Amino acid sequence: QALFQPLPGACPSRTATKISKITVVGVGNVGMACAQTILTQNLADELALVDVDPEKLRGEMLDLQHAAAFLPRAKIVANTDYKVSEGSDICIVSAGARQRNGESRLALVQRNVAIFKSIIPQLVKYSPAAILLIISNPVDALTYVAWKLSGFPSNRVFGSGTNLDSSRFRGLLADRLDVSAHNVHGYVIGEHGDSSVPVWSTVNIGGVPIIEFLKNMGIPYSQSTLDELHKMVIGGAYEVIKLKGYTSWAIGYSVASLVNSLLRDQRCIHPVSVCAKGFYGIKDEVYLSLPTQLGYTGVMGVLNLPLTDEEREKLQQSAKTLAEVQDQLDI
Ligand code: 6V0
Repeated sequence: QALFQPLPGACPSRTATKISKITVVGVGNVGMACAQTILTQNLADELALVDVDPEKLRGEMLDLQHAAAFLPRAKIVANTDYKVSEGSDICIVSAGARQRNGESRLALVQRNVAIFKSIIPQLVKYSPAAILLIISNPVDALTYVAWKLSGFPSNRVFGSGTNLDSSRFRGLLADRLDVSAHNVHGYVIGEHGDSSVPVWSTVNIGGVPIIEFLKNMGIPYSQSTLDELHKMVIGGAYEVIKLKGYTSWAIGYSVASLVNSLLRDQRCIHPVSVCAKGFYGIKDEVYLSLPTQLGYTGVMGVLNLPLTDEEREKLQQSAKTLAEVQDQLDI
C-alpha cells in the first residue's frame, strides 16, 4: 500500500519543477558559510557542492544533509565531477589557493588563475546560461579572469567585490550613530582591498546627507575621523583573519544577499565587482566594484552616483592599479 493515496480523479498534469539550482565550488570556510546561509534562507531547491578534496566534500555534504529536519527542503549533492553542477542558475566560486609565506600577491593571483582554468570551463560546459559569482581573492582580478575564460557576456559574470566592505562601513557608522545599519545608506566602491573608495559625499542616514548634517549642526568632524573609519573597514578582514584564521560568516551573508537579489529579481543595488570600462571615466577593461542593480538576468545596470572630483579620481586610480595587475596575468 502506498504511503499517500491520490485524490479520486486527480490528474498529474502539474509536475513540480526545479525552481533554482546553485553550485558552490570550493567547500572551504567561505564556500560552506555561503552554502549554509543559502540553505537557511531557502534560496535554493538544489545545492551542488564541488571541490578537489573528495573526503572533505562528502563530509560537508553529509553534515548539511543531516540538518534536513531543520532546514527548508532542498536537494544537496556533491561531487568532484562538475556534472553534478549541471543546469545551475548561479555558480559561486570560492575555491582558491592561500598565500604562501613570502609569496607575492601577483604570484598568488597567477596560481589562482591556474585553478580557475580548471574550474570555469567546466562550469560553462554544464551550465551555459548560468550567472558566475566570484568570491575567491583577489576578487576583482579573478572575476576578470573568470569573465575571459567563460566567454559569457559581462552581465553574467561579477564578483562579490565591496558588498562586504560596504556592510562593514555601514555597520561601523550605525554603531557610532546608534541607528540600524539598514538605515545607513552608503557605498565603498573600487577595489576590494586597500585602494577601495568610501563615497562619503552620498552617505545618508534615513535620507539625511551625513556630511551636510554634521556641518549644519556645527558638529565638529575632521577628514582624519572619516579616514580612520575607512581604515577600520580595510583593516576589518585582516583583524578577523588574525584572530580566527579566516573570514566566513559576513561573506556568507553578503553572498546570500546577492543570490536573493538575482533569483528573486529584487533589483536591489549592491556594490559588486563588474566590468567597469566606460563608467565614471574608467578607460581600462577592469573589474571593480560599482553600485550595481542585480536582477534575474544578472547585472542590470550601474547606478550613476554623483561623485565628487576627488572620489572620481580615487576610483580611476583604483582602476589603474587593477589594470596593472591584469596586464601581467597569463590567462
Ligand atoms: P579554504 O578554506 O582554503 O578553502 C578553499 C577550498 O578550495 C578548499 O576546500 C580547497 O580544497 C578548494 N580548492 C582548491 N583548489 C581547487 C580546485 N582546483 N577546484 C575546486 N576546489 C578547489 O579558503 P576559504 O574558504 O577561507 O577562502 C576561499 C577564498 O575566498 C579565498 O581566496 C579567500 O581569500 C576568499 N575570500 C573572499 C572574500 C571576499 O569578500 N571576496 C572574503 C573572504 C574570503
